[in-house]
Amino acid sequence: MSKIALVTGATSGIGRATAVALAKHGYQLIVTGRRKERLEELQQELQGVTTVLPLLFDVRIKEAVQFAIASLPQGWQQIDVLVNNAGNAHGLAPIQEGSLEDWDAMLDINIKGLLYVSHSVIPFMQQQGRGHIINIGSIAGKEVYANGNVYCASKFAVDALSKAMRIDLIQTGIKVSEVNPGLVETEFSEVRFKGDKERAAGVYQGYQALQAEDIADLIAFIVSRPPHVNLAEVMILPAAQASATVVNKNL
Ligand code: NDP
Ligand code: 8X3
Repeated sequence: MSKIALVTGATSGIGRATAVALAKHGYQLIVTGRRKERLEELQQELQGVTTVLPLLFDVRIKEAVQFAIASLPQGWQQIDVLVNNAGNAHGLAPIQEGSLEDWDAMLDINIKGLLYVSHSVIPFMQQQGRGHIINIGSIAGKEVYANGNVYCASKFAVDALSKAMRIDLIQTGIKVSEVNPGLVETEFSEVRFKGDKERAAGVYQGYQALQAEDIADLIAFIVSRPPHVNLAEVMILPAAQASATVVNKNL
């Protein structure tokens, strides 16, 4: 019987690549995001590979999250894998110059969004007595860097919540894993720098950054371990990256 995975933030980057990888591993997919046309395009692309159910909501709006997931048709509620991926950095500024709007966006999306989606999906997993939640953290959830303040704090929170979820859910049969990437070339920096493509491209110049597919491969590996194995936390970096701020651009 084919399994069901729900991937948040599947319109771009890591989430999209994860959806494609899980489809190839035989999962039926619930893909979420705010950009309807991109979800439909993904559905088209995976036609003939698997069944895809697009679900449009903003993870910041708890009523929208609850409504969308509670309205899943019968047969789509048996979610085996939840990939809590939706998230972004907004801005890169010293704390004394930070924008309150950027702070709200990061805290609301990266922390509260992850909580809202998990709160709606966990009851389905509990009913089954099994499930696997993959939270996308970051190296920024392990080390802070200059001007990363609130984004780093949001990812430190994802780290704390992943550990806490693993403890609280231990009796339920639900596994919790945390994937902490370093620099991955996606739309991430374009969002961080508010559409400045040139500045965004500069982040990935001079070395081979990770690609979204590298993270997707890792997630597919994590969810394909036998039932008694949980890869609880994995950090994945480009070979050229040693820490949040040390990148060898001469490799
Ligand atoms: P992208 O910008 O390419 O993708 C972000 C995804 O999140 C999009 O699908 C977007 O969908 C979704 N999203 C953002 N805001 C919302 C919202 N309010 N409601 C619903 N969905 C939302 O970035 P990445 O793929 O790189 O990022 C994915 C995750 O990986 C994030 O959690 C990020 O913090 C993390 N990460 C990224 C790294 C990197 O270097 N790229 C490194 C470490 C971690 P839409 O806009 O359609 O709503
Ligand atoms: C994304 C990686 O180093 O830009 O989480 O914060 S970093």
